[in-house]
This record gives sequence, C-alpha cells and structure tokens, in this order.
Amino acid sequence: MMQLVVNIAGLLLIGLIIYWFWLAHPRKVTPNQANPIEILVRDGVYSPAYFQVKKGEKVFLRFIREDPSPCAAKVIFNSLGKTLELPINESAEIELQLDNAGEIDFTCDMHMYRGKLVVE
Ligand SMILES: [Cu+2]
Repeated sequence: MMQLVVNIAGLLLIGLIIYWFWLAHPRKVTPNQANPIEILVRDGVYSPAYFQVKKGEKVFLRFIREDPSPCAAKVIFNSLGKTLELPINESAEIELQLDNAGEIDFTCDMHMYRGKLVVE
C-alpha cells in the first residue's frame, strides 16, 4: 500500500515537472510605470511567477507581500545584482531595465520562493 502511494506521488511529481518545463508558457506582459506587474507573495509562491517581457523595455514590478515569515522579506534578482526589501502587507516596487534577452530568476533569500522572467 505504502509503495503504491509513493509511486503515485512520484508520478504526480513527474507530471508537474513536465508541465513546468515543457507545457507551461510564460504569460506575456507589457507593464509600464502606471501599470506594473503585480506579484502576490503568499503561501510560498509568487503569483504570477513566470512571465515574459520585451527586450529593451523598462519593466516595473510591484510585489505585495502577505506572508509574514522572514523568508519572504526579500526578493533577489541575482543575475542583475538587485535586491528588493518587502515590508509586510505593503507593496514594494522595482524598475528593471532589461536590454539582453535571457531568463532572469528571482527568489527569496533561501530560494523557497522562485520566479522567472523571460526577456525576448
Ligand atoms: Cu525564503
């Protein structure tokens, strides 16, 4: 019985991985200063966590943190060398100038929250 449960859990995990890497497409967005991308920080996930923007444009992100755990206190854009502090139950904004195509990961301090920005 236990083995069956483990097998099913394994299959679900594989399905999730396939979905994430092959089937999920980033949401295309064109944010501006008046309409930033709003990202909710709650229950261990950024939502949205995967989106696509145009190369050469400024991107405005607004993080709204509802998670009180200290883990959610920072968003780190490692490849850009940028960090944004998130006060609880408030919003914090960051402006990114993205001139190169590629993928930009953003995470919390301990990499539990994860998101990805595709620049094309
Ligand atoms: Cu964390």
